[in-house]
Amino acid sequence: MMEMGVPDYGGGPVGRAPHRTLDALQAPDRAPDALFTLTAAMGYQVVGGLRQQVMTFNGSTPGPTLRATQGDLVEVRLTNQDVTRGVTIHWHGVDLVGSQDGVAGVTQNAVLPGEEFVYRFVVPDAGTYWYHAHQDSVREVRMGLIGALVIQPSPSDAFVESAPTSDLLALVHTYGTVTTLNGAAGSTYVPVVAGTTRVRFVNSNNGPALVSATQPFIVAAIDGFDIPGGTMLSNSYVDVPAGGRIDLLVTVSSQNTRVGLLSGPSLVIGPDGSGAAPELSSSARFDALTYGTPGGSAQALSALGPPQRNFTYRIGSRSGFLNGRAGTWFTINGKIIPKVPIFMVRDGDVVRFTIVNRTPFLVHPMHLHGHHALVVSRNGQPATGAPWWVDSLEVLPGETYEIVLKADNPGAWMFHCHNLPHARAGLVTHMMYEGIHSRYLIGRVTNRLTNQPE
Ligand SMILES: [Cu+2]
Repeated sequence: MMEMGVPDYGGGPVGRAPHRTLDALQAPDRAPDALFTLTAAMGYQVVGGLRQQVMTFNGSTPGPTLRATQGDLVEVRLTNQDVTRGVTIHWHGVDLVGSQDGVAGVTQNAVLPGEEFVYRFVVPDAGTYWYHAHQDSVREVRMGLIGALVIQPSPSDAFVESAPTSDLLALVHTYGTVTTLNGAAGSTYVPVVAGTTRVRFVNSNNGPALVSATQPFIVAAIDGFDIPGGTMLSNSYVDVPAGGRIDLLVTVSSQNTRVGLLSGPSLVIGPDGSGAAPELSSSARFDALTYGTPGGSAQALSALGPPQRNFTYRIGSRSGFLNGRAGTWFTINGKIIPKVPIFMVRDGDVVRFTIVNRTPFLVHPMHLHGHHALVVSRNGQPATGAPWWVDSLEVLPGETYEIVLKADNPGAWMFHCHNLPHARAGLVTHMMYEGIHSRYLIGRVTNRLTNQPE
């Protein structure tokens, strides 16, 4: 692990040397509340009328939508049938126990054909999440090793808002050149009764997904976390970052509503079985920085308290060598892997990151594993709405974001661009807890096994 970068202590103490392994960090030893089996395999699937070679979980892509309740201990048995380079499953956005993060070469070895691996973790927060391969992920995610994970609020949660009438998933994925929602191209009719429908967008692509609805809607949650006090939006679209999730609450009347991607696939939802609905068209871009209950963000920031560590994550690019290959590679604070900073934290720290995108033209959806961070400001403009918690934050060219998080989940956590080809081109590092070490290695492990998370 430590060969992957150079420790950066962010102005905090150096702390103790590694003395316990990631493998020691496990979920409680009790019977699971939700039990699943996922079998990864090569396959073929007709997408948008084209027969394509894909990779499947349980015979289809997207794989099954896994549903559990907040606080559940989830157990998933992964079997790799015949995916040659091996498979892992990363539980994207779930702030789970450190050993179960599913990153090849960081938290486990890739699972080779004929092998299996059992994931066991508690799901601490309700919301919309997803899962995907984190071995050879540029290829395996693109080919379909993806699925949604929906965590319902615990019935004992007194703060649960009145449940919507209907609850739908809208998982965006592009197979070859065909962009789909829930695996279907074009327009798909879904009967729902009049009332409020929750539409859970998941973007499994490498680039942004611009989504909207033909009726006014509320942005109810971002990256699994509720946005209280959101106002009704009309003529607006929402940019779902690569890897990100956005839940919309759409009001459905006696006429159908179209909800989906601008100039892309959509769901037609409503009581009118003819499936007719107006086309999507929206002009105003939704901005989470100023949305929801005013002052909520400042309150959340002061509840976190002052940071003990301040890190800069400055994204650039230059020519040089990465793993001995000459080329133009991404840099973090001017360095190419393995000279990039590893952000060292201590359990209990409050940590601030300043993320700067210095690459002209390139959008970087930055994904931190195992944590949600509070967005504090963008280009110096403070967040003024409800607390905006993210695990997948889209940073546009020239932008600077300040985010703050509580380091309360020990482990070795990837912090990388979720445009996966960018990650493969060097836009990867880790947030590492002091005292922890991983026994896994990125690169060749045996003749059969190469851990290559991207
Ligand atoms: Cu990127």
